[in-house]
Amino acid sequence: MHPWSAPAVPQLPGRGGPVRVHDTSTGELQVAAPGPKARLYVCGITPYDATHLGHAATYLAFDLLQRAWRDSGLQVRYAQNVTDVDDPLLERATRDGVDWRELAASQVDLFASDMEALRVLPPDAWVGAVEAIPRIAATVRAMLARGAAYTLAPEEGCEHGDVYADLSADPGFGAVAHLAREQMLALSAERGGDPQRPGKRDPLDPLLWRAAREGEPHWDGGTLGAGRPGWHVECTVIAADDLGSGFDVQGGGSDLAFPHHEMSASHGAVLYGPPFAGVYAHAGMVGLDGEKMSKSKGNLVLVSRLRAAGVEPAAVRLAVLAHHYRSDWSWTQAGLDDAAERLVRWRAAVAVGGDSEQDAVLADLRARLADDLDAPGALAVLDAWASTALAAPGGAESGQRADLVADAVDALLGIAL
Ligand code: 5CA
Ligand code: ZN
Repeated sequence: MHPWSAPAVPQLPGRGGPVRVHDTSTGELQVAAPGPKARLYVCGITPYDATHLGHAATYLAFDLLQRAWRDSGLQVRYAQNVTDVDDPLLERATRDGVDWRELAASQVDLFASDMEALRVLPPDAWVGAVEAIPRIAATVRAMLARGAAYTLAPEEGCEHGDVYADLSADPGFGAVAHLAREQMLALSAERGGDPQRPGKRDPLDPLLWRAAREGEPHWDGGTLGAGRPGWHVECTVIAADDLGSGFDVQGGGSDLAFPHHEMSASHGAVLYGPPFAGVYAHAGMVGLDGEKMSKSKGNLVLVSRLRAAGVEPAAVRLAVLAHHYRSDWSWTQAGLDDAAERLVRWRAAVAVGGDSEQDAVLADLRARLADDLDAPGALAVLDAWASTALAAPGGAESGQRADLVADAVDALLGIAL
C-alpha cells in the first residue's frame, strides 16, 4: 500500500542519547534499540471506521519513538500492517450493505489523510493483510509441517477445516503479557478468540487459517484449501518479512498485549526462534466519558471530524502529547482548548525568544523523550521556557526568533511553530 507523505524533519545539532522505553514483557525500561539500525513494527488499523483519538494517540506515541531514535542517530525501518480483511470489517460491511473492499479502501484513505495532517512519519512498509495472503498461507503450511498447528474437522458445508496454532509447541508461551490462565481465557473470548470452540487442543489455541464459508471472501491457500488468514499470524508474517524476526520494538495499544502480541510472538518463536521482538511497548487506552473509545462501542471522537470542524491538527497533536503515552486517559474539549492556548503561547515565545537558553531546552527535551517518551515532561520544559522568554525577551537581541527551539519542537514533537 502507498503510505501517506512524510513531513520534513529538521536536523538538529548534536545527538540525543539512547532511548529507553517500557517493555511489557519484562516490566522494565529498556534501551529499545542498540543500533545502528532500529526496527519498529506497530500494529495498524482494521479499516472499518475512521481514525479516532485512541488510534491517533497510539500512532503518535510510536511517532515520538521514531523521532527520538532518528535524533539519536539510528537508522529506522518502520513497518505497519492494515487488517484489511477480518471479521469486524466484514460484519460492518454486511451491516451497512457496502462492499467490504470499498469500506476498507475508504477508511484506509481517511486514516492516511488523518496521519498526514497530524504529521505522523509514515511507515517504510505499509502492508495490507490481503496482499500478504500468499505469504501467510505459506507460513501456516510451514507451521503445520513442523507440528506447531493442526486442522479441525471441516464444518458442515466446508471442504476444508480451520487451522489452529498448537500453543503447546511453544515452551515460552505467555512471556509477553505474563497473565494467569483464567485471565488469558477471559481476554481471548473478549478480543476475537474462540475459547469455547469444541475440538481445539487448548481453548487458547488461536486461529491461523479460516476455511472458506459461503458468502465470505476467500483466497487459495494451496494445501490449506480456500480460506482467509487469522489475525495474529498476519502480523507475525508482515513484521518478519519486512524487518526480520528479532526486530527491536513491537508496538500497539495495551489492548493488543494479549492475545494479539502474545500470539504473534508465539508464532514467531515457533517459526524463527525467540524472541520475536526485543521490546513490547504498549500505549494506554484513550477513553471518552470514562469508557474506552472503541469502534464497537461507537463512542468516538474522530480526527477527521475535528479537522472538518476547523481544529488545527497541531492542537490535536499537542492535546494528545499532554498525556504520557502509557497512561489511560479521557479526551476532553478542555484538553483541546488547553492545547490550542499552549500553541499560541509557544508561537509567541518562539517569535521573540532568540536570545534565550535554546541549547538547554534542546538538551532537556532530548532527556525527557529518551526517558520512556515523556512528552508531558517535554511540554513542561517548553512551558517553562516560554514563560521566561515571554517575560523577558530582553537585551539587544530582543525580538529574534528562537529557531533552534522551533526546530527541536518540530523534529522531536512533530509540531511546527
Ligand atoms: N488491526 C488491529 C491490529 S493488527 C487493530 O487492533 N486495529 S484497530 O483499528 O482496532 O486499532 C488500531 C490501533 O489503535 C491498535 O494499535 C490499537 O491498540 C489502538 N487502539 C484502539 N483503540 C484504542 C484506544 N481507545 N486508545 C488507544 N489506542 C487504541
Ligand atoms: Zn497486529
